[in-house]
Amino acid sequence: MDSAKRPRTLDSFFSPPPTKKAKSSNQDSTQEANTPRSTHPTYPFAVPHLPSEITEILNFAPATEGRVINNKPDLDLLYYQPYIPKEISRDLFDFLRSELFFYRVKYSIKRGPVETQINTPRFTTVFGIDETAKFDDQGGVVDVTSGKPVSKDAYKCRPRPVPECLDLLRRLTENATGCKWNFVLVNYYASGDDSISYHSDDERFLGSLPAIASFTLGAQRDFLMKHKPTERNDESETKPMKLPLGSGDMVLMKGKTQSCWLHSIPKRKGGEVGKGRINITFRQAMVKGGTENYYRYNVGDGGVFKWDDAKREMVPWEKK
Ligand SMILES: O=C(O)CCC(=O)C(=O)O
Repeated sequence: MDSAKRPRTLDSFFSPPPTKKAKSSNQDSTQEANTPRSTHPTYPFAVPHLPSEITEILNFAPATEGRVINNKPDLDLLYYQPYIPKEISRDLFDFLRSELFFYRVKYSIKRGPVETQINTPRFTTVFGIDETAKFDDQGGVVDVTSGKPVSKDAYKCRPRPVPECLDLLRRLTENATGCKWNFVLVNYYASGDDSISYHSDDERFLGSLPAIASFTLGAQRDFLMKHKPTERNDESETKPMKLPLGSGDMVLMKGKTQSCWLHSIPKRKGGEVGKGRINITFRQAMVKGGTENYYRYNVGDGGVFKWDDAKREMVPWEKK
């Protein structure tokens, strides 16, 4: 997988980033009505496509060469600092935080006779479908080989197509890395109290050596990685390594990274954490179990949340 960059025109190096022109409120509402949107019966509300000011510059991603990090046992990373051009990372963060729907999933796990209630400590949302099926032009789910519609109750939670605003980044990243992905998971960490504990994305439905692209937008947060314990692990291998993920950065985790390493975003105080952080991951689920798992843990069965710009927080959203 090489990180070949698309050729840049000379103009693009010298022209300043597009400036926002002042608009009248009439212009605003006309423009809003004309904005193309992604819609689907499973979406609580339509999701606008990215504005051209963002897409034009997104075409220049990756903004830097990926740095290979493979100097520890079983570790295989490409670290882009940044991947998304600096000129648009703030606007892309604001856009996705404002326009996507999120969930705060609760679920229970049973270990032996003990059932524990888990409140996911971050906002989540997910789009995509595993390799056995795809969406037809009307958004219906069809079998990938026969092209025949898949029964409505084949999946517990009806799969959702990837909205264009995220699909564009998925396609561009596929082209740049040579990887293939059919799922987009989005996390929103509202503050340093939101987190994800040590885990690895090593489920069987991802295959044995999955490649996962993981983007950061917004606040910088520490990404901790440590080798899974093994019989021959010494202290230095289990001590975590820290990547200070900043806005626009991307980590491509591949090879044996998921089968041998754990990663986490721990809770934090101070720094930029009050700004909120979005994490986007692209993954390839091979079988139906992957689709079931992702919707169960990232959509769940609770209510929808949407960003409220006046309150500066995610608030419960209800259809009017
Ligand atoms: O937020 C991040 O950078 C990590 C997210 C993650 O590990 C996950 O979604 O599995």
